[in-house]
Amino acid sequence: MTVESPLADRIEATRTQALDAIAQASTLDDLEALRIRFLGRKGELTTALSAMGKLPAEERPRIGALANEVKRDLERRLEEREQALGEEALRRRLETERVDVTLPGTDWPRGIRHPLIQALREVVDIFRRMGYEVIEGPEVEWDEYNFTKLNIPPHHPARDMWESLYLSEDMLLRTHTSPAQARIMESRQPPLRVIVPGRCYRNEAEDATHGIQFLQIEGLVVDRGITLADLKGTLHALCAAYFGPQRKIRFRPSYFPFTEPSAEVDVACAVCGGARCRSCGFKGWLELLGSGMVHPNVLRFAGYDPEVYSGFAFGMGPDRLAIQRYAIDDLRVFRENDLRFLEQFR
Ligand code: FA5
Repeated sequence: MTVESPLADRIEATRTQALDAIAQASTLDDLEALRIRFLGRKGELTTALSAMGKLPAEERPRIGALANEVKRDLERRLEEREQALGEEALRRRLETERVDVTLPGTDWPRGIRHPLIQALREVVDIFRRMGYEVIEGPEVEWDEYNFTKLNIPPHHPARDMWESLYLSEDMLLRTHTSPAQARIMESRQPPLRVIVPGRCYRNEAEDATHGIQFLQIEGLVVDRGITLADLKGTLHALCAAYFGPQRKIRFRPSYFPFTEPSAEVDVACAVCGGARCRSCGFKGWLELLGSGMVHPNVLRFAGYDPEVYSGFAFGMGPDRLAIQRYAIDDLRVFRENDLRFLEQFR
């Protein structure tokens, strides 16, 4: 549209200037600044139009139409340029932020379960397959459960069998997993077939086969007609599964206040092959566990009738099971945290 008038010239000049500037804008911010400069409330086109009031009435529609056309033109160009710049910016980002999937990744060092926990889990799995239920008990225990309910009354000399770490007059770090026996029997009725894996603590002089902190797995079976043969069969099956069927074990009579009769199970020492070494205390055999038939008093404390029910129990040490499986001569190596040693159990 051509309109001859100084104001029309000014509007056209504004258009030319604005289109130039828009074409040269290189960022979205530049474009926004131009929108304000030319089309804003105090923009150049708006100010040019404010002079319209001084025009003769017949010129006003033409100038108005021109101004509107220029305004639409600028708006359209701004929009086109904005789109072009947006696409360009996106293309550049895609280019610079491209992920090179062929680059080698970051190596995450993967840990392993501690070999003692591996041993514990393996034994737990063997019992699971035999239909045992897995239960846990507290590591901080009342001495009533650790001793009294296991047929070891206060001041009874049998308490000296365990070097206990007392926390208060009547509370201690459990010296064995056996208190869980009393807890389970108290809260349930037979038949029971449970194992209790967990940590125990004793004020021991540490040596090749004794730690002050060690693992135990307690086993408890109570039902009608349970005999010593069931206990022997179960422990034979466990040792055959864990060490292989060729490995020799032996049952040796023993004493525990909460079982009668009691027995301990030894395994033929893998370190010396029976020739007697420091690691087996020069016996050729290493003790793995204590066991026996649940004492009638313990059944009575739980409210079970010993004339109706009988049971067996055992408490084994996975630390000792592990050293005997791998022919390691000292269980302290498991707790020294030397990665060169531990890595071998990957
Ligand atoms: C007991 O702790 C009995 N509660 C076992 C028991 C349970 C008998 C149920 C009858 C019925 P003992 O103190 O012998 O018994 O320990 C049992 C096993 O735990 C040991 O044979 C050994 O394998 C392991 N053990 C005991 N003390 C330590 C220790 N200081 N370091 C590593 N393992 C240990």
